[in-house]
Amino acid sequence: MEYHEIRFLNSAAKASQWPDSELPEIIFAGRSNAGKSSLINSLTNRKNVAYAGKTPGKTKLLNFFEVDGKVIFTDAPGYGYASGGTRSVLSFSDILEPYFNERKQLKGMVLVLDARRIPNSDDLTMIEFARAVHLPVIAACVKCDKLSYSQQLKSIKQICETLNIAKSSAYAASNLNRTGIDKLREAIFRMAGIE
Ligand SMILES: Nc1nc2c(ncn2[C@@H]2O[C@H](COP(=O)(O)OP(=O)(O)OP(=O)(O)O)[C@@H](O)[C@H]2O)c(=O)[nH]1
Ligand SMILES: [Mg+2]
Repeated sequence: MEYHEIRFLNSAAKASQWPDSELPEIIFAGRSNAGKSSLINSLTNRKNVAYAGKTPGKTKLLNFFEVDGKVIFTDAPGYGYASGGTRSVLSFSDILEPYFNERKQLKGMVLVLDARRIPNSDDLTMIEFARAVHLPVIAACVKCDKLSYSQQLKSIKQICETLNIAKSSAYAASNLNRTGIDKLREAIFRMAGIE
């Protein structure tokens, strides 16, 4: 297994708290409980670095992680967690909009999706944030361990159609058994402009 260094930098609610770094950045976005933090952990072969909390919907800030001294992974707040009021992407727009508009080194978005579910309007809103600033998007369809291979193909096709993205931008992966993780890491590093 490849070794990857991951270091938590900080959490930020506003621009003045973004890390003072020029490294390329990739934002990880997706529904609460989709598997964003798990994915950041599996991409770096770690178990617990990226968990800011076990309670779904707890991560309300942008959490910055430096990987291999080469790239920063930004863990975005999960959306759509309905308990004590539904939280949509839009309720995070104070945090997200400045980041998308002003963060010069932002190179792409990894939209983390549950491979078993059709993307919803919040996922579409999120992808629109990226499109508005011409950011490339990779769809990381995790939890594929819950699906048979033929179900995965069907699901990925539906996800691509719903999000209107190319099949080459969608990856089936599992944080549980590590299927697809190495390929996904390669694609993400390529998007960040590093090999
Ligand atoms: N079977 C399976 N379970 C997964 C996978 N990825 C994540 N999970 C589980 O899904 C749950 C949510 O994972 P998290 O990584 O905390 O999700 P998150 O997107 O960071 O959630 P928030 O921080 O609340 O937005 C956890 O119980 C994980 O163990 C996967 O690939 N397969
Ligand atoms: Mg998380």
